[in-house]
Amino acid sequence: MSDLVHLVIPCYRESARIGAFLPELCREMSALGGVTIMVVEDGSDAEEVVKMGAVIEALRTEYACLLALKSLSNNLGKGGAVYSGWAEPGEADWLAFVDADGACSPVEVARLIQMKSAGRALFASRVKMLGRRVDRLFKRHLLGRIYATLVSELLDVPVYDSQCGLKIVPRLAFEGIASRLQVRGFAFDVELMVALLDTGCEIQEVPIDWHEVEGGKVHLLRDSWRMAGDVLKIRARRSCWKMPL
Ligand SMILES: Nc1nc2c(ncn2[C@@H]2O[C@H](COP(=O)(O)OP(=O)(O)OP(=O)(O)O)[C@@H](O)[C@H]2O)c(=O)[nH]1
Ligand SMILES: [Mg+2]
Repeated sequence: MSDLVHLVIPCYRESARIGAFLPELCREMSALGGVTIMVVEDGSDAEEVVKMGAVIEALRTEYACLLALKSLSNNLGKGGAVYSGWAEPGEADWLAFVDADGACSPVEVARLIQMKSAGRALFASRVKMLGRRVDRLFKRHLLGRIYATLVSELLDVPVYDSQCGLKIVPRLAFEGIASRLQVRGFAFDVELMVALLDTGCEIQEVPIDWHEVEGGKVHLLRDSWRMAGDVLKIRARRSCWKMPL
């Protein structure tokens, strides 16, 4: 088993925000070694694709860990972009994603990657606790807690934060469930979580440092509503899954 990690950054109109994050992430990942980074962008306009391509090509002259931009013409949603990147893992045995806004710092990305151990997925988690720093707008924190409680109760999973934008999954475990995954929007990680658990893959939540970055794409009312609907669909479908353990 290789220890290589394929890290995808899903992007929708992120050329401005990623400029502050990607160079430092490339630095950190190339110092760590064994990581490829792929930016997957879907359905942004032509001007945005050119801007993003320029940011990436400039960095690629310096960092071999950064792969060419994967640009898709149709908007697939955050989950669709992550899965599209994970479909090209190269030799990696680990699949990961991180949000483009830098809310999880490159140092935290490296810390999570270093914690991986055979057969276990790691989900970063925004836990306000002593010893960690989570700076989040109150209304986002509150809605996030309501959503997380809903996910936990409706799906009967003792998860604290299913939505944090940093996760790492064993490739084999993902490939065993990939064909059953249907959610491509912001709730894709909820479906990913229950599918992994239902096939016997262990998941550990890891409290991380996290800070709110302006320009978020999640629309609090519209997307929360859709995401709640997705949880109900996942619950209904899950009861039909016939998965070998
Ligand atoms: N490729 C792709 N990426 C998307 C899409 N929607 C959101 N993303 C990415 O998903 C990631 C998370 O979005 P954010 O804007 O950070 O979400 P947020 O509103 O800040 O929410 P939190 O970070 O959870 O507080 C970012 O990297 C976005 O660019 C999409 O339709 N396609
Ligand atoms: Mg964010």
